[in-house]
Amino acid sequence: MCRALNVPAPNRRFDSPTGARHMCKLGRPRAVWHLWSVVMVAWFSMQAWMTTAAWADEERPPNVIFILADDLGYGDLGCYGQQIIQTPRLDDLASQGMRFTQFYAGCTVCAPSRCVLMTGQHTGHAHVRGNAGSVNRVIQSLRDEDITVAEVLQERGYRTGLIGKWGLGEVEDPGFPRKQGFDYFYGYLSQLHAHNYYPEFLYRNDQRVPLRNKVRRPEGKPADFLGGSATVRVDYSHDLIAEEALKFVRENAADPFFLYLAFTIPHANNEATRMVGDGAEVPTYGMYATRQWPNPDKGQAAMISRMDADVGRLVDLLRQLEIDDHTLILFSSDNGPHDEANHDLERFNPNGPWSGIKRSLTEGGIRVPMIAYWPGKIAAGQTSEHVAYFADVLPTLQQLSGSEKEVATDGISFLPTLLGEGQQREHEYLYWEFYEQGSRQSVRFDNWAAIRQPMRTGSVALFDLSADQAQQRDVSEQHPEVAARAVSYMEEAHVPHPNWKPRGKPRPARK
Ligand SMILES: [Ca+2]
Ligand SMILES: [Ca+2]
Repeated sequence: MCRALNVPAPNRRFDSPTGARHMCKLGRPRAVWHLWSVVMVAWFSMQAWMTTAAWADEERPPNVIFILADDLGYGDLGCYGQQIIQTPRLDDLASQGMRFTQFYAGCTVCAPSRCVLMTGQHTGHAHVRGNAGSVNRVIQSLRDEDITVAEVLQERGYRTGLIGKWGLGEVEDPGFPRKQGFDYFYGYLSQLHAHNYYPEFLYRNDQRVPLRNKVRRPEGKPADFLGGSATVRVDYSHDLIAEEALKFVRENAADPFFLYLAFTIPHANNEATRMVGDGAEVPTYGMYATRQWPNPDKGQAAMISRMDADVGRLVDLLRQLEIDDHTLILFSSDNGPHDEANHDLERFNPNGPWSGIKRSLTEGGIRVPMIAYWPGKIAAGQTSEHVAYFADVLPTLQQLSGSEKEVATDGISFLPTLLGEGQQREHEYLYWEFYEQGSRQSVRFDNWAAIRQPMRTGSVALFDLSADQAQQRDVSEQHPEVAARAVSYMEEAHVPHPNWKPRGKPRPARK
């Protein structure tokens, strides 16, 4: 009996305090107990065998870690041309894996971009199409019927964890992570709460875990306002999130697992920017401490390098556990760089060669880094010009997992590009819409980018990205047929949603 139990490694889900090892220690059990033991041992053996058989050898799907930075620009990493901020570990991942040069976020601000990432539907179809703020919070929640990538992988037998910032539904909402396919959650539910790197609590599943920080609210805000600037700073949320990620990987190393690691770095604490003039919150300035820069500049750079080091720790752990060759890591950002910490954009050039930042639909607002790393599967040192975006992540991971679930998606799997196997399908066009600042919508196809503002009623500006990276020259008059094609794509992609209407005063996006 004991030998039989030792053959297959028992799965975590079938571990039990009444398991085999205890039974082997029984001296002269009574007959009934003995019979019970035989039955139980047989049951555990069968379950363990079935589990092992289900994930036999090469059929066991690989682990996935999707690391999402918050407001990290295309040009913020060394491997994408950053000259000042040091990101050696991410640069290593890129050089040992694949770096995409034409990869786009789901939108130009947090919540809609993350909704696209989770559901595989672009913003013309998605349920969450903007940051709702605190006034009408529920429209920023996913619905039960929205199928998330976590649900797809959970159904396939993955252990699923979300660690970091969510923003698509709070405890009582249908979008709460544990109702959307995540077995485990640790971090921030509210995006406003996530502004503050020294909050008074974080969530573990549906429970608030108190922290040792004390937070001062902005003037005039109600007692339940979740943002602010800490006056006592002990627990730095990013460090807690990074530790939780390591713990999740250690605890689930034997399972197929999906970890969505949504760092808040390098987002600004907008309330701290307004209250104390510095929204780049970080415990130490590290290698930038002696630079002759204002503190927000040191903080902005130090945040990014701190995150880089934590990505490195995660990779080191995978290697130590010897699961690195069975784990796909994807690293990206949810939108272009912000200008909200009082730091100097000119110093860092965070959007690289592109124009625009967060809230723009020019390239700088939506084109983001994407690094894919999987030793032995993704050949080292590759640069891919495949045009892809967040809507493609769900179908990619679904294909990787072997799931055959039917999911309505606007995405196309980029697994063939990652593995260098099979035929890579291409998008006819990519689509975005954005409701703030009077609204705008955009499409990317071939080498063209077109932007219409306000959405639906404005005139279209057309840019040739092959000749004009910075999108300074509107060539819609020279290419009316191309501009008309852009409009037809916008009309096709946009399906009106009762929750989302243009708001704010029209204004040009930042260059
Ligand atoms: Ca963001
Ligand atoms: Ca769902």
